[in-house]
Amino acid sequence: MRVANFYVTISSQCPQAVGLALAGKLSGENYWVLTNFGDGGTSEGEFYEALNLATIYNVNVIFVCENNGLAISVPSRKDIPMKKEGIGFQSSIENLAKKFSNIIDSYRIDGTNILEVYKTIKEIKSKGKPAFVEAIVYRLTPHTTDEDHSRYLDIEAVTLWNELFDPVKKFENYLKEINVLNEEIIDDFKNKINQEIENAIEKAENTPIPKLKDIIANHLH
Ligand SMILES: Cc1ncc(C[n+]2csc(CCOP(=O)(O)OP(=O)(O)O)c2C)c(N)n1
Ligand SMILES: [Mg+2]
Repeated sequence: MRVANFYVTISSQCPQAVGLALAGKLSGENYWVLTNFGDGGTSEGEFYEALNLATIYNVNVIFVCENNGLAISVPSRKDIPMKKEGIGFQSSIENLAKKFSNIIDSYRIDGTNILEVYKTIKEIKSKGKPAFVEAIVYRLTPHTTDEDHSRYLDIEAVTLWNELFDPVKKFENYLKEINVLNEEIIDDFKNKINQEIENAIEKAENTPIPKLKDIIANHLH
């Protein structure tokens, strides 16, 4: 697996994902490219351009929209309990999969169910055509760490979402139910991961600060 850069300019990665997939097609490698963004990203021009190009070139690209019903404080779903009415709405069509299904194969799935996500991606790959996936999720935290979402969102709902719709917790519970995981194995994992993080921090702290000319020289390569 190769992971590309993360961008703050929302959806600007979408045309690039199509470009990468086209490169894979032309080189004969035919790898799959998956790009993800929020519901807010589907209002951006670059997202539309990417859908258009992906289907014209028919390349191996999957657009995954994590639809948590909010672009910061602007809702895209009617099930999001907003404090104030009339704050606006992101789209005239709430069902995004339906909205884009005339352009591209589109799926609306439960994004909090890891197995459903896995099966959907597998199905798309087996069809060999570009696709759009609307994964319905819930925003478990504010948009950013310095934002106070209690100004516009019913905070009781956020507490409930965290209890019911955290995909990691849901998957952990499922794995416990089918006896794949237990507390002992989980503690063991956590200890190993913590140790790995501690080692990485120690290594970083003991690494000498590079000279300015080395930083610039390496950046150019
Ligand atoms: C091209 C561009 N336009 C506007 C913004 C400002 N902006 C930052 S986040 C955001 C909303 C993104 O929506 P979503 O990913 O659904 O956000 P979340 O679910 O985290 O609230 C906007 C409009 C931006 N980063 N890039
Ligand atoms: Mg969102």
